[in-house]
This record gives sequence, C-alpha cells and structure tokens, in this order.
Amino acid sequence: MPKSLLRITTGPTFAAPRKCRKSTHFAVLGIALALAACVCRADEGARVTPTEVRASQALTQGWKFVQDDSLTDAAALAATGQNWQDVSLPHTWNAQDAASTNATVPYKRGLGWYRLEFDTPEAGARKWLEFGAASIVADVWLNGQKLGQHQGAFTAFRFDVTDKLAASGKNVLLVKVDNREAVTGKELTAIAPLGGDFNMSGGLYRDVKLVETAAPVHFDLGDMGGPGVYARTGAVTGSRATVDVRAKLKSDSTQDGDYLIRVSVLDASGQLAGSVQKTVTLKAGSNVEVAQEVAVDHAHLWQGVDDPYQYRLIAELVKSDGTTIDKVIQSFGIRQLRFDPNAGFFLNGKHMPLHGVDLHQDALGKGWAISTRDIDESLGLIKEMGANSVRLAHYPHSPYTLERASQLGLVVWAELPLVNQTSIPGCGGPVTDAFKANAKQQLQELIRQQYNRASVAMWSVGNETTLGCRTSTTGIDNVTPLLKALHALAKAEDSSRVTTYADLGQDVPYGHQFTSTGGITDIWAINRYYLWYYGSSAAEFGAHVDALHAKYPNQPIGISEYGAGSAVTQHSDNPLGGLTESNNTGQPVVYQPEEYASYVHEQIYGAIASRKYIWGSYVWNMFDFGSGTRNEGDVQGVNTKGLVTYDRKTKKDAFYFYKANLSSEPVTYITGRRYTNRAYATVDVKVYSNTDSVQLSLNGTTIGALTQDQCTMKVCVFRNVKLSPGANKLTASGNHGGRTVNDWVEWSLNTQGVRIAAGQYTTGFTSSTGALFGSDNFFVGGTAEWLVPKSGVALRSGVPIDRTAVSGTVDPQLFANVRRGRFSYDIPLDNGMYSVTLGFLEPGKATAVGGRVFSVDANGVTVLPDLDVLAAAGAYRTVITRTFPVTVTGGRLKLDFKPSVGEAVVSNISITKN
Ligand code: GCB
Repeated sequence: MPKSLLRITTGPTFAAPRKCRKSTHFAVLGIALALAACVCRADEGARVTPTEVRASQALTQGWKFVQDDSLTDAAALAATGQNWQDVSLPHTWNAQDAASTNATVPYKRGLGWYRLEFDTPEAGARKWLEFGAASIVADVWLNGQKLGQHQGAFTAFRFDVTDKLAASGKNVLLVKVDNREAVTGKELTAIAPLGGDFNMSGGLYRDVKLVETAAPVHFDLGDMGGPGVYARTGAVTGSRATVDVRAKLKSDSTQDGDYLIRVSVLDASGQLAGSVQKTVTLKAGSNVEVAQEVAVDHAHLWQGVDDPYQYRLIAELVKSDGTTIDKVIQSFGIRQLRFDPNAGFFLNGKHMPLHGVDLHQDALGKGWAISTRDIDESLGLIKEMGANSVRLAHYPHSPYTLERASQLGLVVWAELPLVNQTSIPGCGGPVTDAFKANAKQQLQELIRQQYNRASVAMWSVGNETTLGCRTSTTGIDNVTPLLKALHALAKAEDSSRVTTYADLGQDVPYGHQFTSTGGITDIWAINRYYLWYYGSSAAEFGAHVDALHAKYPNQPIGISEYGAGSAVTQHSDNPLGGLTESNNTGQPVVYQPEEYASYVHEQIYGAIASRKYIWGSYVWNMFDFGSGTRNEGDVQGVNTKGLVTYDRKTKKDAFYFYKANLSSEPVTYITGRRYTNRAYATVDVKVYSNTDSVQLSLNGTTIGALTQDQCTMKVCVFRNVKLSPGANKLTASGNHGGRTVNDWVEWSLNTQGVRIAAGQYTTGFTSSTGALFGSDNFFVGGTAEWLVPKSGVALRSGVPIDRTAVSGTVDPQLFANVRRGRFSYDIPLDNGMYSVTLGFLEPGKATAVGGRVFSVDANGVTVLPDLDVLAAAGAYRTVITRTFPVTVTGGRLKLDFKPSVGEAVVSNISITKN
C-alpha cells in the first residue's frame, strides 16, 4: 500500500452511524498510520443498508455475433454486424459441438466476434465495462479504440471506459474472443491451461455489465477484477470474532479529499452486528489501501452444510457531508479452517471430514454458457447427495456458483487452471516467462475475485502438471519451480487459506513415476484411479495412500479425484467378471457398465472413509461432462465418470451409494434398476440403504430382511434371489425409526437356461441365434482376459498388441474374452437334465500344441479329458465347441477347469434344459 498517500485528516466532521459520535471528529496527528476509529455496537448505526450506490446495466441482450477465423481486426471494426447472428449472453459457439453426447467432429476452436451497440448512461461519475469471463483471450474495442486484452478463460476483468464512451448517441463495443488450441508457435501457448480432459467453450459465456460509480472516488474497480474490499475472519475468542477488512480505494478525482471508510457487518436479519470506520485523505489520482478490524459479538459462525450462516459485509465510502458515495456489499461468513496431517479437516474446531465431488462448469447443449438455474440444479443435486464439499475443477467457476456454494454450506476447493502441462510441447520444453506470468495473473485474479467467499477453504495451484514429466529421464523439472512460485504467490495474496494441489500419480507403479509434487503446498491431494486405469484392489489403493502419508507426515493429504466411467445403458451381472474398459482406444465400442462403477465407488470410498487422516475426498465427477477426445460407454465426446448423466436427468446407482452414506435423509435404493432384461434367473439384489433395516419382496412375497449391521457401508445384499420367467417386481422397504421408505424395480426374465460370456464384465451380448449371454458370473478363481486389450496397463505397456481376428464362428463377440487359470463355475440351476456347450479358442500366439492341456469336470465327473484347444482347432484364435449332457440334482452345476499343462481357458458357456 502506498502509505505515503494515507494522511490523517484535519478534522472534517462526518455523519456517523447513530450514537457513534465520539470519534467522528478527527484530530490532527500528522502521522500516516494510526487513524481515528469508531466501533459501533450492534444496536447502533441501523441506517447502514444493503442498498447499492453504484448503478449497473446488464449488457446481455442485443449482441451480434459471428464465428469467423479469417476476419481481420480492421474488417471487424469496419463491420456493422448486420449479417451477424443475434445472440444474447451468456453465449458460446460451442454449445452444440462441445456439449453433446454424440460429438462426432472436433468442436470448433477459433475466433468469435461480438458486437454491441448501447447508449451512454447519463448518470455516473466513472464507468467501467465488466466482463464475467471471455474464453480464452479477449480483445476489446470501444468506439474503435482498443481498451485492451485479457488472457485467461475464467476470470472477470474490467476496463475504465469513462473517457471512451460517446458523448451522445450509440457506443459500439467490439470483442474478439479466441479459443484456439495452444499449438507450438501460436500465442495461446502462454495461457493456462495448455491441456486438459475437458472442452474449452469459446465465447462471452458469462455476463457483461456497465458499472457506474456515483463519484470519481470509489473502491478500486481496477484490482484484477476483484471487489476492492477484502475480508477475512481474524480471531474468534469465545463468542466474539474479529473480521479483518482491507479496502482498496481509488481516486479518479482531480482534487484531494477527506473520506470516511466505514465497514459494517449486518446479520442475516439486517441488524448491525459490528461496524468500524476510519478517515483517509485521498490525493487526486491516488490509490490507497485501508485496513480495519470489525468486532462482532455473539458471532454466528459459518458451519458448512450444518449451518451456512452468512453476514453481509458493507463497505462504504462517505464524503464529509455524510453522503455515501460508494458501497461494496459482500456476503461473508465468519469461520476458522484448520487442516491437520493426522486428523484431517476442522471447521471452527469441529472435525469435519470433507466428502465431496468434483465439478465442471458445463451443461449438455450449452457448454459453458450456463444459467444460474443450471448452477442451482447442479449444486442442488450435490446437496441432495449429502456431499459437504465441492472441488471446482479445473479453473475458477462463476461468482454465482461461489455464492450459492457459500449459501449452501459447501466447502469449496478453488483452483487455478494450470492443468496437465506447463509448457508446449509437453514436458521437455521450458516454462516460458510469459506462461509463468499468465499463471500468476490468473492466480491473483482467482484469489482476489473469490477472496470473500465463506465457502472457499483452499487455493489449488494446479492439477496434474506432471503429465508425462519424468525428471529422472529428462533431467528437466519444469514443474516444481512453478508450483513453488505459485504457492508463494497464493500465500502472499491470502495467508488465511491453505494452498493445495492435485497430483497425477506420484509413486504409483503402473508407469506413473512422474515428477513428484508432494511437499510443495500447505496441504496436498492426489488423483488416483485404482480399479479403473490401474490397480486391482482398494487395499492396494489404501496402502499407496498410507505410504504417501508416511512420506509426507506433515502435509495433510486428501483424495482430489477417484472414479470410474459408466453408461446407464450398459450393465453387468458381476462387475468382477471382466476387465475395465477405461478409455477410448480406437475400439468401436468401449463398454462401461454402470454396476462396475458402483463397485469402484463402494471399494475406494470404503478405503477413504476408514482412513481418518485423509482430510477430504472428491469423486471424479459429479456429472458426465464434455471432453472431445473421448468415446466411451454409450456416448461420444463425453467423460462418463459422472454420478449423474450429462443432462442431469439420470442419477446413476453410485449416486445413491453416496446418498445412503452421506445424507441424513433415509435412503432405500435398489441398484441395477436400468438392467431390466435379465440374463440370469438367480441374482444378488443389492440395495443401498441407511435405514435401520431393509426388507425385500418379490412379486408380493417377502424374500428376507437385513438389518444395518448385516450391511457394509450401507450396501445391503440379498443373495441368490430367484426370478420367475416373465415380469418380476422387486420391492425394498427400508424401516427408519418407524418410517418406511420404499423403492421398487421391475425386471424381466425372458431367457431359459444359462449363457455366460466368460471374461466379460458387460452383459447382454446376443448370439446370431438370438440367445442372450450374461456377463461372466458364478466363477470361482481364474483371471479374465481380453484377446485384444481395450485399455489399461496392457495398452500402456508398449508391448505390441496382437489383433488377430477370431475365426470359425459367426459370433466373434462371444469369444473376445476368456477366463483363464485353474477355476470353476458354480452355477445355480433347477434340478433336471441339461445340455452344456463350452466355447474355446487358443488365445495366446506363443502357445504351441501341447502347451495348454486341461480337463473339465461336471459335478465331479470328467466330461472333457485332456483338452488341447490348439490341437483340436488346428489354428490359433480358431473356435471349437464341446457339448455334453449333465444331470443336476442338488440345485447347482459345478464345472471345474483343471489344467495339467499351462492354464485352462474358456470363452463361453451355454446351458440349456433338455
Ligand atoms: C484426471 C484429470 C481429469 C480427468 C480425469 C479422468 O486425473 O485431472 O481432468 O478428467 O483424470 O477422467 O481421467
């Protein structure tokens, strides 16, 4: 702060809040710092009102728009916009191509031109144009004069246009918005983010306003898009709290003047809870920062979702005649945040593990041009699920989102858009000064613009910036210095909050040994996709987190991402039956059954919840979202890891797993409800419920009941439920303190016998004869395998993939996977006589005749002795089948696959009743 400009005044008398008279007359002290102050009691100064002094005109209607990469600045300035499209804000030209579930072409990244004619407002001393955001770079002209450029897609920026507005008649505002991709040699390489698994909608996707101040002296509108007034909780002692407030002032006056800066805190009912004031002399043209402390007795704390109480903080700039000439009004919560490396997160001293979700800012058919209703809908679903925190990935979200999160009590992780890379191309390149400067600028904008939000608990300086960066092999670490600089900058901007970071995969085996990021920020968090991109168990995940916790014993650790893709039209009878298809690998279809994702959430969340040192965790992601490079599940151009579909209409099963665990509302939810045409007559019915006990009935007949202690993590499983041919109505009734919460599903069974696609975790493949195959089920032991890997570690291993096609069958899909090893199938069947057909092929090219020999027993009797598939088929990946009769007497058929050389294999099993 330029303290030399701050002078104690010679004693003008300011009208003060009622009964606050004694210190309203200021003494001449002649020193720069100590200023006279007055603290008002809560019953005083009732005239402080939350009424705006500034005028503000929304510039959202009447825009003309053209997306045209070839238009030059000169041509655009000369254009009248006559043939351009009529649009209103928020707007993006990527509403369709970047936000659809069927994105077949890359979304358009280029130049968008916006033109608006508007009248000069009559009143107002200073006039500022305020842009909520422009993605990614905006060049702005007013009446042909360049106002400037803003670089960065997510933060607000303003221009003082007082002297550039037309004296009379229309003003012409022209904005060039550029969302081209960062490519070597192009200017956008200096702007974060340089990468990311999400679409960057181009356009003026938030609002634009013309703000008029009443006087030439005002709270600073030129402070990186911030409000100019910055408040934070000081001390909380007993029921008394102090609020530290910094006000930045700007004089655009030609004269020096004396002003009173009054800061008041109003409670939720509008009563004054505390007030303080100071006088300053503002020299013509100067900037001054004034720090004050407001005391609030009987402080009502902001206690997250339990009690998101907010005050209103009102900063007033008062002239010597008592007129309030500027006012900034901010919602404000009094709260204290603490992170402990061993005990996690505390809000106002109360332990509160953060159970959250990650959120992007897009919506189906809208991209980033979302409305406040869209935001309400998204946050409403997060609240409904019972989450208490949200990570606003991977960039600054809108002020409305932050305001609503604060109102709802959601603890917010706010993030700088530094994603995946710090240089172009990739990791080998140095971080340019321009890029560093831009990252710093965006971080300052983020912090200043969101500083006053009660909900914001931490500033994240980036996400996965180590992608592909192996300092050990490149000898270059272009991540650590930048993260350290950003951490230091965040602390300088706001020492009241912690910094954090979302790490890609430090110390994860599976080819993720990228540059380490632990130990840089105050707290830390890790993005980990065990059971999805890598890893085979939650125990493995847990051991990994424990090891990182031990490695950084003083740095609180959280889980910033985990999750799995899922399609609501793809299902599984047994999610453990096959291998995950985790990303697009050029395959025509990438199957992501909903039930597998539920399994991942149950497992990983279980491991998280049992570790008390983890300060918080975030599901990736609350909603499916647009990501151009993806082609997975039943959608294209979408990341499918949402707990809710892109259109917000379908809550996937996993949503209810969390709701049962997190919400205080009673939940009874039968999973697999969208898997209606069942492949198997015998099913395990899984109910998510937090009620005291759940009862299940089938077609009106009670099957059984489970009490909560017979369930694990609110997962209650009714085993071996036998469906009848045709329609089956299953009803679950949860009993919750005398209240009953019901759910029902209707499944049909239109198949007879049992058909199993071995090694496959997706159900519903139909043979050329119309027979329905369920996913691999009833197996004991063995390992699932693809013939041609579809994703995961196998694909990343660099080992060439053998794509030899399957021959000798019209149903190659049923032979795409195998179960291998020494294994059995224990299949529930009605007693009777059956015919069993097993499908085989030799999957491995390296196997020679005699290299794989096994026998198959049915209920203890060898039915296929010494089978050598390769010898029998005559060629590798050529199908053979073997059929044998069985008689079932004890309600089960046990098939044992017993290798004598190598491993046994099977591709599919068909059992039909004679
Ligand atoms: C991550 C990234 C996130 C991706 C996510 C995924 O680690 O931080 O941006 O979308 O993984 O789905 O792979």
